[in-house]
Amino acid sequence: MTVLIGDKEYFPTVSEIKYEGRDSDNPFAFKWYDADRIVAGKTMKEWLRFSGCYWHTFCGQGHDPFGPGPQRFEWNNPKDARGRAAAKMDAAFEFFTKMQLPYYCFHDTDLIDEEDSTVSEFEEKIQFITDIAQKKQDESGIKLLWGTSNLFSNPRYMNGAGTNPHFPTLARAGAQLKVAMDATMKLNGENYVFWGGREGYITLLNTKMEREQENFARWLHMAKDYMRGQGWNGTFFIEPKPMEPTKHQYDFDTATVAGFLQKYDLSTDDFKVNIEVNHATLASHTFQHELQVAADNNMLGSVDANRGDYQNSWDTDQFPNNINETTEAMLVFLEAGGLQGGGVNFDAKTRRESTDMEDIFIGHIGGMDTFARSLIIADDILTKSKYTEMRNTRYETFETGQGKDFVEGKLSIEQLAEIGKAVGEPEQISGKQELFENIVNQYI
Ligand code: XLS
Ligand code: NI
Ligand code: NI
Repeated sequence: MTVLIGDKEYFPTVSEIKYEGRDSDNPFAFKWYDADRIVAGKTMKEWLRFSGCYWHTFCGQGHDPFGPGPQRFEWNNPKDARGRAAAKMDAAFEFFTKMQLPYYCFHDTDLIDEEDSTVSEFEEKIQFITDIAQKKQDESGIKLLWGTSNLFSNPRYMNGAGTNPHFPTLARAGAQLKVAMDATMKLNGENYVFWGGREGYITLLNTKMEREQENFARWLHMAKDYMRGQGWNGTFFIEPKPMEPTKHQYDFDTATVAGFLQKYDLSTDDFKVNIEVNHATLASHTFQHELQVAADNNMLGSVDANRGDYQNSWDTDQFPNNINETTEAMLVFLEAGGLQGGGVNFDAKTRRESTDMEDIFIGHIGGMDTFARSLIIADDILTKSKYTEMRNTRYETFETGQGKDFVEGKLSIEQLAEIGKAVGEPEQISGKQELFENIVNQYI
């Protein structure tokens, strides 16, 4: 990958990050991510399709509810919005290329400051910055994994966007949605994301839930019809999250999204999910559970990689570093044959106190190494251990005889009851959880 440096080098102390292997002490080298190494028949780069995100890495400066962020970015120095946006894009592409990230993602408002723009003014600004992005993509070979619209930060969307109870506000959001979809298509974005943002409610006292959900389904149909009509054949991803900012989000988890799509006649050929690790844990699920539900519903589209914190219960979006958790997830990932259209996007931020410019490199190196290493371990478990055989054995009574008849729908409840009577007290069979867990740790 050619490292792109604009008018100014923003990260002069870091050069291109290369694979050096696990014995390297260089904090600016990959210990595990070796882009061209083949694992389970494909390169790591092809399996993982890593992506950098604009919002946490180049926009957020570490603010929290108690104060503004301490992180200082030189690309924010220019006085006008266009100057800042161009500088930020120079910094972003310098980072992506130095980091060997083949993809990136953005919200429309990450690219350029919205300020008090009308829709037309915002559209012009987006034209300006996407012209630059197009050039940067061509020069570097980096591609847009997905685009999305920020329809949750601006106070006008405080009651939602596609679920807003006030039609003029919903229409205003629709205008912005169209700008973001156009920008995504212009940049050959491979996918388009809907994260629910404020699409949910806080109190039922002021909310007609069914009206809001029907409107949201209409909104998704319109978006899909528009982009398909333009000849775009990427995938739409819905990103489940159970809470934050609203109390009840309409896209709580993957199972909820699956039911919603089915109810409102939205096909999983068009819509899949973008599963974020910390959103899974907020929903009291594991990351691997969400991946499995998605895979079983033909919806395993993409991943927002990060992790939560055991001691608190909000979306901390930390960089992934838990090999055990990621290995269990990569078992599901590999058995499902990988992601459908998406990639592994680092929706993760360095901690508020990590104020050195090089810290964002260190965070991404750790995240990429965690996924790469877990991919290798999961492949070892699947190909070298008794894991698959042990799981299959638990279900083998459904493979032949009456168990098979049951699976094939050949038994009535009367016949099932006859068999059950004849069985007597069935044999007690251990679930062997500890053995499964030990196998995972053995291969780590
Ligand atoms: C917020 C979401 C957001 C989406 C994109 O919690 O993760 O960052 O990924 O809108
Ligand atoms: Ni996300
Ligand atoms: Ni998050």
